Amino acid sequence: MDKVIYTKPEAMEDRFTHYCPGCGHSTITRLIAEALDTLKIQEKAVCVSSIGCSVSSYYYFKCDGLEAAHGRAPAVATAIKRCRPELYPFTIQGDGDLAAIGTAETVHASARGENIVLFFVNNAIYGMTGGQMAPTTLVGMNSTSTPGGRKTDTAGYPIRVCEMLATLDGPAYITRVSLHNPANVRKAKKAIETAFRVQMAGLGLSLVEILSPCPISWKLEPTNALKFIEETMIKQYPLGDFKVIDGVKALIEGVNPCSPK
Ligand SMILES: Cc1ncc(C[n+]2csc(CCOP(=O)(O)OP(=O)(O)O)c2C)c(N)n1
Ligand code: SF4
Repeated sequence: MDKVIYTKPEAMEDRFTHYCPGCGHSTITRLIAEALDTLKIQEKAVCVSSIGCSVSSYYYFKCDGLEAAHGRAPAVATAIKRCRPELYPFTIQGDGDLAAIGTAETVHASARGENIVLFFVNNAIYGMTGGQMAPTTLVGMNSTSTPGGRKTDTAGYPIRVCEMLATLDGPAYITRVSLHNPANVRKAKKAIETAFRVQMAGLGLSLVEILSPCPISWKLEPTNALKFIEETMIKQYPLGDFKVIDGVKALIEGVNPCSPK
């Protein structure tokens, strides 16, 4: 009998996802489930799904979950955390959801330093509705609403969410990672786990931005979509940490800054 060397995370439901082949949402689903397993918080985690391709994400985790109206996931996660502080709510939001219709919720939850986790899936496009321009669409990038490429005179410039939120005093941990190769997927996994650990330690809001391929809307083969992230998208959205408060630094370095809440 063949030896099993790679299995499904315990926190992941045994069902097919609706994501397109080569979509980064699938990888992110798995990485979040792995973090829930590692930290043993499946029973206390709550997935707050957004509107966009992650609309059904609560369906893929063996933990509680619910659906927020478009852009409102940080407000819903705030309510859950304030009413039930022993739970660990996390959102999964696209760039249309988090950085367009949900800009106010994102900025104010961050400014208040709510003790929640936001996973921001930046694929530079509105995936679910057919590839329209998002606030993160690159200058010159084609979308169904910017045929011929995004032009700054009419559509302005892309928003760098991490850089913008890092100017606020509220957030504890803000980082940008990418899925364009295995080494970076491993870094993304570490960032996702760190975000949950920040919440478990009661340190405040974490936002993990994940550069994620959308081969369908980009009209690229999955491997070329990964190349697009590496060669083009990272220039606009550099990877790295944008805010790491002292307590989080200590946590990353292995010192427990305070007892888990
Ligand atoms: C209030 C409201 N406005 C607009 C829509 C239509 N809508 C559904 S998904 C979406 C954008 C999704 O794009 P994004 O958030 O980038 O996520 P992706 O699908 O790329 O993961 C929009 C505009 C809606 N469902 N509700
Ligand atoms: S449209 Fe894009 S983001 Fe949505 S599931 Fe397909 S590849 Fe993923």
